[in-house]
Amino acid sequence: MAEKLVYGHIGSKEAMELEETYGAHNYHPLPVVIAKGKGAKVWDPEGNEYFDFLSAYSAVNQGHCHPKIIAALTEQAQTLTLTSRAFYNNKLGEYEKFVTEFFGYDMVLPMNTGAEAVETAMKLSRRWGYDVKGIPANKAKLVFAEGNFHGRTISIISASTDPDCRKGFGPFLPNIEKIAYNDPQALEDFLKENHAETAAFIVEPIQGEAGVFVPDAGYLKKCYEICKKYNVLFVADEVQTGIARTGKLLACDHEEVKPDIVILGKAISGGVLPVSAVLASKEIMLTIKPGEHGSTFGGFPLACAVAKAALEVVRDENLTERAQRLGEKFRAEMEKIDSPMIELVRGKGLLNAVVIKPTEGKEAWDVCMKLKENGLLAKPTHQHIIRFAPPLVISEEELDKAIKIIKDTIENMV
Ligand code: IF1
Repeated sequence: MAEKLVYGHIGSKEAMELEETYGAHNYHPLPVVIAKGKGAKVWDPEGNEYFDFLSAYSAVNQGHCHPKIIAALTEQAQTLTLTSRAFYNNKLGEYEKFVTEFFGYDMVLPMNTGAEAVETAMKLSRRWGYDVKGIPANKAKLVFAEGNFHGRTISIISASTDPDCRKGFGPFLPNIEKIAYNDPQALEDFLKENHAETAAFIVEPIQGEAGVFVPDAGYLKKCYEICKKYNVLFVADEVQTGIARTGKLLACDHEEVKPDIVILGKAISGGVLPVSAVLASKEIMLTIKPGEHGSTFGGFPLACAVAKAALEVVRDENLTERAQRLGEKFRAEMEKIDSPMIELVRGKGLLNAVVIKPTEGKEAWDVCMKLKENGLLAKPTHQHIIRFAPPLVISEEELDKAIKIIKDTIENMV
């Protein structure tokens, strides 16, 4: 491992100490410091090179510092960054037309973080429930899947079943219901009893944080049809699974399901700045009236320029097809790894995970530490699951090298 400083003016050791001293301890990062990123690779301050197999939790699908996106950022940043929505500007309408046509919806409500977009979808669903479906005032229910991850706000963790997301943050929002994931009958049973007051079912097409939990084929379609049967909105949280990550533009496309509301974030901006969006029909979107929702930076000119460029990269570089093809190759190669530590390989497109069986005192964290030494960055989720999600721009040659690193590392762990 190189020691001389190559990127920036702070070395790895000092960078970690500074975070430890001055930053909240709300994360437990792998002990590696990233100073530079380009495409599928990142480098630490000492110039050591790594394959990035987390992609900032699928926010950097287009690769680090994609030149087209950075060019759009720098040009707009020197022209106009923020106007607020008190006035019109010359970038928002053009972006709104582009993004609604890109995903096939009538309208978009632009926000910043994924959690804000989820909150927006929750408010929009309730408002539709009251104004269109006719649910009695303040009675609307929202139903979520157990094992979900939709963000960190109080409303959203009210829907969580993960103690680490909830403990010490109560009390929680009422009328937030939870049913088993990957079980259409659970949705049917809940709505049979509660449909009159239920506004929406909000679900991840694949549960990312839960360890890339891919539901059975047909699950989304069945749930969509059950929602239609009971006049309940089907809302897809595609913050992590969207933007070509799973081998389709949206993960719901695998089942030809068109959600009533789609929630996007992360890679909609290529990981350059926080951009999120809620897409819906006119009927749903226009239930929110002027002055009833928004945010200072939501849809600001800089975000519009960046997000439009980021989505053009997805289209022009065929990232959806790449994710599908390279993902199939990746899973096939993971299946060949000869090690008692490999319990299960699962995923779709380039959103994959390997479930690690602790062996001879070694577990997923130890595998990730060894992968780091061997030039590849990944991090465990829920202790025994390693998520592997490289930028979709990774070349086939780079993928082959990365697969070899993973294979050699795991086969030599025990
Ligand atoms: C953390 C997890 C991933 C998301 C889905 C909404 C959001 C997220 C499906 C909120 C955000 C991030 C948050 C980040 C780590 C990461 C994560 F491990 F937390 F669960 F990706 F799986 N819907 N996921 O995955 O978007 O407000 O963050 O922009 O909080 O640790 P955000």
